[in-house]
Amino acid sequence: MLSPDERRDLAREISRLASASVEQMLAAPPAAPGRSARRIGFTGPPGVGKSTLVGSLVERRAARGTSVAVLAIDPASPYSKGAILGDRIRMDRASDNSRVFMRSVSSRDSQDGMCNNVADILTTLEASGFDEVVLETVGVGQAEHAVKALVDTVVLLMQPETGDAIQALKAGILEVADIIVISKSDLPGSARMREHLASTVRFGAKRAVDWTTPVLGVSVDTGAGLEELEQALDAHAQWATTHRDAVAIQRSRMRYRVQDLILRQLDHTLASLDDTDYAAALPALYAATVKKLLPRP
Ligand SMILES: Nc1nc2c(ncn2[C@@H]2O[C@H](COP(=O)(O)OP(=O)(O)O)[C@@H](O)[C@H]2O)c(=O)[nH]1
Ligand SMILES: [Mg+2]
Repeated sequence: MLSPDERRDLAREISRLASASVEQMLAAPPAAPGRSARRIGFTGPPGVGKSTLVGSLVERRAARGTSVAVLAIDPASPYSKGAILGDRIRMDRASDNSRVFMRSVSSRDSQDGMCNNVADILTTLEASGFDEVVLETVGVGQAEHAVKALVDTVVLLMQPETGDAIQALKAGILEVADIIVISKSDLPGSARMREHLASTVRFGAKRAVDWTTPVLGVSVDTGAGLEELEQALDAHAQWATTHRDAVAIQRSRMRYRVQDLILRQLDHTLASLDDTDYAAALPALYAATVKKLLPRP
């Protein structure tokens, strides 16, 4: 468990990383930690109930002695504090717990609904000694695919009678999920949606792995399904120890980090080219862009 000073330093380090430029990240990338935490990602559309569920879950886990760090990616611009405040209130009870550390960071400049340098922030939380690191993403299509590279278990939330399931099917997001949660199962339509999704998962998607994605109805309001969700999380962690390859995980995380930096640098470079550059033939424009991509020392 961290002392108040350590918690303050960690919060500061996260803010620093979330605003660090490509040049700064290349000059001093955080070192790989000597330990690993269990990483769980929660994703799904805004308002589906991610923060509420994460708040309740980490409280339960902390009560059993598990220390948990939560990074919540916030869609709000830094000027409108609405969502940040909302998340604080929903996660507040848990964040008073000394085994729990929570921090929300803006997704404002990112390409994929994450925050800048998210992989390095997760690594920093991991290095701080937490048993589990939880990532709550803004559910905006790309984020679902990005989260897969960053965590060990992806929990996808969908709300009954909202068309979330149809959207998820269209976007191919179901395949990303290790566990599907029908949130707010106290609302009407939950059981029907659960049956529909469970059969879609069982018969629809061809999966290369022998993990059958559970589809669970969960209500934080009534407490229904929370125990089943925890069991599913443990079962998936158990499954992952024998079916996931550490080298491949490391590789996909490094790939995410380098891609994140290159895409940001590319954005700056393309914005900095002038009309003459864009008037050139395609191969010349390509070559000039690639050359300018290298950050200046
Ligand atoms: N009826 C019901 N409402 C819920 C439940 N969980 C969350 N909510 C509400 O759904 C809204 C959005 O929740 P939030 O956790 O902020 O969603 P997020 O944007 O996905 O993080 C809030 O008004 C919550 O009070 C639930 O189990 N049942
Ligand atoms: Mg939230």
